[in-house]
Amino acid sequence: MSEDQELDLRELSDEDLVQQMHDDLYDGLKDEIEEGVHILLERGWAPYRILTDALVEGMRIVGIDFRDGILFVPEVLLSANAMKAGMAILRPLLAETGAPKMGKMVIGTVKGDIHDIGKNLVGMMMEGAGFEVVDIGINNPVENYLAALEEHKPDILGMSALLTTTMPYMKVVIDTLNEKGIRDNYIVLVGGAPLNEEFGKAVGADAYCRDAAITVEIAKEMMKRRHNSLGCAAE
Ligand code: B1M
Repeated sequence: MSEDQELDLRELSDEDLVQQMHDDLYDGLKDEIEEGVHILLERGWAPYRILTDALVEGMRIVGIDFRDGILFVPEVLLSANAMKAGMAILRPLLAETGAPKMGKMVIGTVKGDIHDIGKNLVGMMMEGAGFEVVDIGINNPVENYLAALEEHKPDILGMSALLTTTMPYMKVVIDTLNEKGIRDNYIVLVGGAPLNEEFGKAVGADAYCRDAAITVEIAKEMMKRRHNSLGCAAE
């Protein structure tokens, strides 16, 4: 096809459309990503499948070329904007489960770190699973976490970090909770690409969560255990 010929996304097979969406995400084409998401929804794709196969996978490819110096910050910002536009369409659909409220989570990205796509995804998936989510945004010093815990009284504190230089800040937050004697009031979950299980243990979190779906599983499991132990204590 010549370059000046418009590509009609609707004419593509599912597989080609998803491939094209990876390319469009790479090129930061917000309108095309929105259109692609709508088309896949019309074709009966589940919102979660669109999220993982078309958007998250596309962003993974962007990440590789960012690491290798092929893409730079301005380009990756466009990709991030396109990704967020796609996520915005899926968000209400993921939250539409009508599930009973499972508990409440405060989540934020730590100080020095402005990455928020993964955090937003975790928030969306948690909402979809019936949790109430209070998102305190990016670049949060410990004071912001403390204020949000005080104000919203959640069951879960979630922290996100995408940089090796910012992930140690999670320990600052958890140490502060310990110093104030309130650490055990919360289930503390941590996540982000450079973390691992060992790191989660080392900073004193209750669990490291590899991705959004696992965060939901872990959160549900920990809420169940929490309810059981509170039930036993009350007897
Ligand atoms: Co940044 N960046 N970035 N970046 N960026 C990374 C993280 C990097 C790995 C890229 C690379 O080199 N390959 C690299 C970090 C290297 C390192 O620390 N070892 C990097 C760098 C270096 C930087 C800058 C320093 C670049 C510069 O300025 N020279 C700069 C730092 C800015 C700052 O924060 N102070 C920077 C800036 C940016 C942009 C602004 C351009 C943009 C962010 C836009 C935005 O978020 N609004 C950006 C992006 C987009 C990325 C990559 C390409 C993609 C991140 C992403 O959104 N992934 C990233 C490469 C990569 O990670 N492979 C990269 C998709 C998302 C769905 O996955 O965030 O991993 P993820 O979230 C997952 C899980 O990790 C988990 O669940 C999520 C969903 O499944 N999870 C949680 C995440 N948080 C959780 C919290 C939980 C639970 C699970 O709580 C309970």
